[in-house]
Amino acid sequence: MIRRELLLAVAVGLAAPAAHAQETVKIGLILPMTGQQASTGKQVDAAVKLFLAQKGNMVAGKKIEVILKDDTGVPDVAKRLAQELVVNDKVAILAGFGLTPIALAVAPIATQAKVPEVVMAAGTSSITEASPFVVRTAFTLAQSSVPMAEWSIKNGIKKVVTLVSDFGPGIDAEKSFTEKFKADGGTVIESLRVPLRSPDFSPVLQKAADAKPDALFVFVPSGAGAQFVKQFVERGLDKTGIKLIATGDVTDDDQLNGMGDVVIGVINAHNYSANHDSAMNKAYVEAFRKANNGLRPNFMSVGGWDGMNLIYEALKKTNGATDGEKLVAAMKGMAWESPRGPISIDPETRDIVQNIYIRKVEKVGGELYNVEFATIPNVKDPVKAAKK
Ligand code: VNL
Repeated sequence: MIRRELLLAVAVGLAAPAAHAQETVKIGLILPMTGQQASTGKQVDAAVKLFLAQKGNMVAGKKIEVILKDDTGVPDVAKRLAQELVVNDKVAILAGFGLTPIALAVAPIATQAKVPEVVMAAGTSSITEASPFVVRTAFTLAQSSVPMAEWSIKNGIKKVVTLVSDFGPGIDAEKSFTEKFKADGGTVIESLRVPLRSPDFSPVLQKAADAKPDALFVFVPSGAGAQFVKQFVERGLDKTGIKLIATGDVTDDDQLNGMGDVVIGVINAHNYSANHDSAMNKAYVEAFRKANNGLRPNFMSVGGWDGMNLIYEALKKTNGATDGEKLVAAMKGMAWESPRGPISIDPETRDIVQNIYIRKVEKVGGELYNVEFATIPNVKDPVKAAKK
C-alpha cells in the first residue's frame, strides 16, 4: 500500500513538470498603433510578428503569446493597459513603448509587479533608471548625438544651431551634442525647440537661417522627419549653404525614400540602416519587406526584433522560469548579433551597447538610403557613462 502511494506520488510529481511545460508565457506589447507615432507601432509590431514567424512560438518548453495593445501615443492610456495586462492577463513581460513619456509612465507598474519592461523604441537616457526592471533594446539619443558632434568638428563645422523636439529624447540630443561640440572647440549659436505635438517648423527655421551657422543639427522623432524636410525646403534653407546634420531619426528609413533628392548628402549618426552591409541584415530586410507589402524596416523595427530575441534567450537561460528578477538577471550582459550589427546589454545599466554608424544619404539602386561610412564600435549610453 505504502509503496503504491509512493509510486502514485512520484507519478504525480513527474506529471507536474509535463503540465508545466504546456504553460503559456504572455508578453504584453504596448505600442502606438494609431495617432502621430503610428509608424513606430507598425514597425515594431511587424518585427515582432516576423520574429515569431521565423523562430516559432515555443521557447524553453513554453508557448509564447503576444498580446498587442494600442496606447494611441498617450501615457495615461499606456498605464491603464499595462495595469490590465499585469492584473487580468497575467503577462510575464511588458514590451514595446514608442515614446519616452509612455515608457516612464509604465515603469512604476513594472517595479511593483516585478515584471520586466523591455523598451524596444524609446530613447531618453533616464528611462533605464526609472525601474530596475527596465531593459532597453532601442537606443539613446546621446549615443548618436555625441558621435555626430565629434564628426562635425573634425570636418570643419565650427558654428551650429540645434533644433530638437521639446521632450526627453530631444533634450538629451541637444544637451549631449552641445556638450561634446563645445568641449571640442565648437560654438552653438542657438538652441531651438519645437513641440512634439503638431510641430510647425517655420518660425524656428527662420531663426536658424538668420543665425547663419555652418550647420543645423536636428532631432525629430521617427515619423516627423519628412514633415521637417518639407518645411526646410519650403523655407529655402536648402539654398542657404547651411549644412543639415542630424540623428538618424530624421533620415528615418521608414520615410527617407519619399523625402526627395534634397536630402542627398545629409550626414547623420545612428544605430541602424536598412542598407547595413551584413548577411543577417540583407535577410532581415528581405523577409521584412516580403511580409509587409514592401515596407522598408527602420531602426524602431530592430528594437522590436532584438527585444524578442532578448526575451527568448532569457527564457532559455531560466529554463522557462518567468520570475521577473530571474529574467532581468538573465538579460544582463547578454550579447548577440542584430541586423544592426553586434549588440549587448550593459550588465550595470541594463541599457543597450551598440555600434554607431556615421552615414551619408545616397541613392542606391534608385532609392535613397543612409550609407554607413564610419563605425564607432560598442557605444554605451554617454549620459550614464558620464555620471560614473
Ligand atoms: C523617442 C526617441 C521616440 C526617438 C522616437 O520616435 C524617436 C522617444 C517616435 O524616446 O520617445 O525617434
